[in-house]
Amino acid sequence: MNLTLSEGQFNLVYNSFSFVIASMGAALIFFLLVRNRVAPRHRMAITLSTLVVAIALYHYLRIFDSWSAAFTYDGTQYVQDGEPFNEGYRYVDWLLTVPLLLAELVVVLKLTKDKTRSLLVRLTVAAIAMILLGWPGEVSDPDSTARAVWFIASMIPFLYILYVLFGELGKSLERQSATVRKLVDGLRYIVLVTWSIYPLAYLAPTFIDDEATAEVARQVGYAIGDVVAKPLFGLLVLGIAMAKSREDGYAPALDDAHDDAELVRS
Ligand code: RET
Repeated sequence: MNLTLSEGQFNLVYNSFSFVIASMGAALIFFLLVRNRVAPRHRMAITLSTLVVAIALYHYLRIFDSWSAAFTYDGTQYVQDGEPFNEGYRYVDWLLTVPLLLAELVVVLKLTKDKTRSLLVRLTVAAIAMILLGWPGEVSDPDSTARAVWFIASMIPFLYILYVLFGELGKSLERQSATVRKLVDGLRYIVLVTWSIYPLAYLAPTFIDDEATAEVARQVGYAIGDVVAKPLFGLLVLGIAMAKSREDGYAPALDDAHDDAELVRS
């Protein structure tokens, strides 16, 4: 049976995707513009944020088109009788952006080379495993055993990532300044809260009986997760990079211009 959505339901998803496109585009421009305010040795984290939002901008443009092409309006409601909606874009997007987001968090800390490499390898492998194991469940029947089994399989690397961020990273944080420690601590909780949106959105079809409501909840859930996990997370990482730049005595050009203006005035 074809899924049918009310005009409001269809538009809620449509506008959520549109909102994500605007957010990713704005974040992309913003990260490019503020690069100089960060000391060169902390710019890698900003480069990674920029890549993440660029990749997501591209994928959301495709997701948006795929959503529009999947439904036709029959005068009263939207019927899913077009091309199949391509859920794959989302998973390909995560495959690229989730390891990059984790790398962002690790490189901004400027830990020892060995520690950085070891964290990057383990977090990247876990992130890829989490997404690859989630995919077969995402495309299987809502109430099937397969969906539940893949969910549990994907939860294992997910919990491992949280263990690394809260267990191991905690020890490395002791060497950071109080300001940076507070910012990184906040960042870890943001990861915990926002990343938990994804498994919950995945479970929407299991817990919501009405097929249309479940589909809307899943799509909007993933869209909210992506805006918070990518642009907003990038802003926090930028805050850490700027705090570290200041601690290193880096005075960006804009501050110089400001000081010059003060000098002229006095
Ligand atoms: C899946 C499958 C079900 C179980 C779990 C999942 C976790 C997904 C996560 C995705 C994070 C994506 C991010 C994207 C932003 O750029 C795959 C839904 C645990 C945590 C952060």
